[in-house]
Amino acid sequence: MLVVYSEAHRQHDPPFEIAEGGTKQPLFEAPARMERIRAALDVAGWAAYVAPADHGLAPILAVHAADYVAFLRTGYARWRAEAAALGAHIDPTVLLGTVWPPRRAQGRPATAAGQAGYYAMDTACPIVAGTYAAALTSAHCAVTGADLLLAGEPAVFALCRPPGHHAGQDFAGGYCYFNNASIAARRLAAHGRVALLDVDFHAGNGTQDIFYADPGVLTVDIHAHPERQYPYFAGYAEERGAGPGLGFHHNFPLPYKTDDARYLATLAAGLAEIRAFAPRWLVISFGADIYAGDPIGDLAVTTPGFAAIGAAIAALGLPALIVMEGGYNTGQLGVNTVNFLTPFAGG
Ligand code: OKP
Ligand code: ZN
Repeated sequence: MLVVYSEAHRQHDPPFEIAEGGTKQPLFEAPARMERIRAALDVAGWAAYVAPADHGLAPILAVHAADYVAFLRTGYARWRAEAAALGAHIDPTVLLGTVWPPRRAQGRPATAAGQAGYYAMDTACPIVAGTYAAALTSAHCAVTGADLLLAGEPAVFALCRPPGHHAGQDFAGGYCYFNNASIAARRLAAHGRVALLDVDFHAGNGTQDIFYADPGVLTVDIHAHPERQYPYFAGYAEERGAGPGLGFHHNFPLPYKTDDARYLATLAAGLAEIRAFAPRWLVISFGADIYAGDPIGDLAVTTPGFAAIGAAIAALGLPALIVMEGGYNTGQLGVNTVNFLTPFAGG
């Protein structure tokens, strides 16, 4: 299977995030994740690496607002210029919002410090010097993967970092800046109906935001129930789309400690929706944080369970772009990801 990957992600390595309880902690979403996945792919032996092409900003601007993209492109340099004015105690190496203006506020803040809150939904999307370049290349990995499907590849793995499914039309959040899977899905949608299946542990609120009114992309999202887990405000079963997109979004919130059998039963219901939609293309937001041993997850999917989940999805028989999202148990991340992918590689 072709694997689209670039080392550019290493430029994005923020030193901390602020978690629940105000805890300042190292980012779970770290460069070592890619090393673990690559090592496991090497053992499996079927991966053939492809570098992403430079697609510029056009495919990104088909999903994200131009002012948000401009903020990601220029915000860090502007922050370096303005940080000193806020006081000697401020760390200028990280741009992270501390004020989230309600949308009823008078317009958009002028400073990078203010815009960092305006264009974010939480404290898990710090921006460092290399964030924009890494996020841009991550999006290009997904676009290149979509183009490979259009050229006839049956299955492609876009090994994206940073991930994307929490990023909405005009906001970052949850380690995500550009919504890689949504950018790929929109590109494919010009050539036929797309189903976007999100199996990351967390509800893909950004993807939901982007396609909520779009009947051309069916979004099916299986995740921890937001009444107990991040992102808390989206991912409820009652959210079914809006306007022409009504009925084309489906959330499947899962209970605490959902095991392989229960996960597969829920997945079967999601796959039935996809079959009924009869898409031409399948995009999968894959997160290995559904694993029982994930440090920020609370489900009970096992390492063999990943193979069963991958096999059930691959049985749709659709051209499939698998886009990497989360997964934070670095010890098992590689084998769980390979187990999921192997059925798409003909294994
Ligand atoms: C990104 B992806 C956990 C706090 C969670 C952000 C999580 C972002 C997950 N106590 N903070 O969906 O894997
Ligand atoms: Zn996740």
